[in-house]
Amino acid sequence: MKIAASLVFAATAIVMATPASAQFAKPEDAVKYRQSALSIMGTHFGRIGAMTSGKAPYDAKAAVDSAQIVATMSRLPWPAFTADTEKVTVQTRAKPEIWTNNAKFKDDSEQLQNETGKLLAAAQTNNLDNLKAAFASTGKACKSCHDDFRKDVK
Ligand code: ASC
Repeated sequence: MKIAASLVFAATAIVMATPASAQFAKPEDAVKYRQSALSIMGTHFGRIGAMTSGKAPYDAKAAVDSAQIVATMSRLPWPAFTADTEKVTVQTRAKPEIWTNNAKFKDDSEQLQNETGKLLAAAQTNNLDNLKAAFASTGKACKSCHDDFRKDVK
């Protein structure tokens, strides 16, 4: 039992100590992973936005479903901004500041996750006004990170 427990502990310690880059076979995989998560997050955030702007009818259950996806997706992209993707040749909109000002990037990603948690809580109140307020502040967190760390489309 003691041996089993220490093996589990050792295995956990190894996984936790493994650099993020080692979790992707190649840098292109990390790029694909983070772009996929951000794309799904954008799609579902957009569905909530359609409801808060009145372009789509308010459907409380659909809002919760989308907010759950947004909250989950908001946790995923960040470990995939591995150092070895900075020079990756595929076209991406990642700015070099992600790596040169990584503390701010990390703060922004944490702020987003904080906001998406509140967005989910707001969706779960089944109240459109709550959803509107949380949608607006989550959108601010998206934008503030994009302003500093995402290249404009040419
Ligand atoms: C969206 C989306 C974003 C954010 C951002 C908020 O719907 O895809 O990236 O909102 O535009 O400013």
